[in-house]
Amino acid sequence: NTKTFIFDLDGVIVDTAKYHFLAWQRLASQLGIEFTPEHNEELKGVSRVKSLELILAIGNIEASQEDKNKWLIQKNTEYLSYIDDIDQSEILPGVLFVLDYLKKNKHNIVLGSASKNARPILEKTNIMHYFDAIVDGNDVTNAKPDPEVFLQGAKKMNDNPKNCIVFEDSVAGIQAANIANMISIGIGDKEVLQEANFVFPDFTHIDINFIDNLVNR
Ligand code: G16
Ligand code: MG
Repeated sequence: NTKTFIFDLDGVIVDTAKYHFLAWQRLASQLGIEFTPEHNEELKGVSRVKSLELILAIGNIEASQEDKNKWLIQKNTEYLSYIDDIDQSEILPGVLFVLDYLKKNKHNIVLGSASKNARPILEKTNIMHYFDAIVDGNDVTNAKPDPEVFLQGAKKMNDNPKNCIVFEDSVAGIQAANIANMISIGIGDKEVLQEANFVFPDFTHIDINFIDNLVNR
């Protein structure tokens, strides 16, 4: 009874969502835009380009493509400076336990991230070896909530979407998993992630019984 477990990266496996926020917030304040944590929820799981569009819309700013490109590079350069020296301590609580349990039970483990920086993060945190397949921001053309990223993951494993379980911290990602006909598990606030099939505050609340029940349902 093998299942495919698809993990989002930022905010699910590693605590890098805070660095995306800091980098976007700096850019926004430079542009005179007030960018709040509530605004930031809408950016989670959303591609870099689309995130900038959302921020500019908040500030009612129209900009040339040249300026946008410059700001995208600025944001990513700042983000890279934060993740430059991350290590395994940045992995969120309970994640390694779940990865070990899934590996031991021979389930497929797939990364499904919107980030173009996913691979260096998996390397720096020393968890690349867990993954049977990686789909990231370099592979997909349609950003979450489009289900492309997760459907590509299922395809790489030759598995049916109905047999896939997605862990996500973003509203856009939960919607993508639901549209893909996968089981969606929200990691975070259940008020924010109401559309998920299940929600846990973090991986320390996911136990072996829960996983076994999912596998055998
Ligand atoms: C992540 C973050 C988003 C970020 C996106 C693109 O996705 O949640 O905030 O904008 O990737 O990241 P980058 O600028 O590194 O390409 P995920 O899907 O791993 O949560
Ligand atoms: Mg995320």
